[in-house]
Amino acid sequence: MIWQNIADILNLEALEKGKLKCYINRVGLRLSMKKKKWIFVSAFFAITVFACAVNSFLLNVSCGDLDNDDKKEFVMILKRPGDEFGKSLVIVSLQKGSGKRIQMYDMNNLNPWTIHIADVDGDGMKELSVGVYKKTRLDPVMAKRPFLYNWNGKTIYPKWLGSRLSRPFDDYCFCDLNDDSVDELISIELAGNGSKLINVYRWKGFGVEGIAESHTFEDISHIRVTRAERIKAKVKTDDKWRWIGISLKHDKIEIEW
Ligand SMILES: [Ca+2]
Ligand SMILES: [Ca+2]
Repeated sequence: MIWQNIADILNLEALEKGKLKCYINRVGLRLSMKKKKWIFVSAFFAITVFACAVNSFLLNVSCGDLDNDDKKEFVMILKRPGDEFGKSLVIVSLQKGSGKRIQMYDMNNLNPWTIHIADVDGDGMKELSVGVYKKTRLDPVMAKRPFLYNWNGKTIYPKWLGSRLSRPFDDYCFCDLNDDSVDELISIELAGNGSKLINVYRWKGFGVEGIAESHTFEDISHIRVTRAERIKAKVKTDDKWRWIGISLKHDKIEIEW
């Protein structure tokens, strides 16, 4: 079935003419042709299949050393094809001399939509943050919420199941904006009248507290961490979109246009 779909998409006449041998087995799809030029084509098929699968099942991915063993873990939110929210959290850890260890956690009831790795409390151990969309006991409306977990190599356990930030928010990420070895939480928040702002939070014992807010923008569509550990945001001002830099100096947000 999968193979036929690909053949249809790529209008592969070779299949009909029987020139191509196709094997589908438990480990995947293997193609072979007598003429060498088709080897390149088969690699293209494999990439196409992989890209389709990734696009269908992978909602969000992040990587970082969760347990301080100098090996990075990959964490992923997987979804069902077509779904808006995720179904499960997957942690892939590389073990010294024993290959990969893969753990999967059912998060179907949390509606996860994003995932980050950051040292939120500055203790040298990284936390796992899952953005969820759900009600809580004290706040029984569906809303995006930032949850924090620790991972001990065997299981995850909750550190802070954040009920809310200062306002409803679209997205968030983590970055050490002030070089104090603690990752701040940076969010895109809805400020009223359709405008949005950037808010920066620091960890305070049993939750986060706001440090600094930007002024409002007509809109903010993206926020991302650069390789230089700085924040860029795509904002709309005077009806035009542009990327700006966000930094934090003496607990005040500075904007680089
Ligand atoms: Ca930590
Ligand atoms: Ca910091």
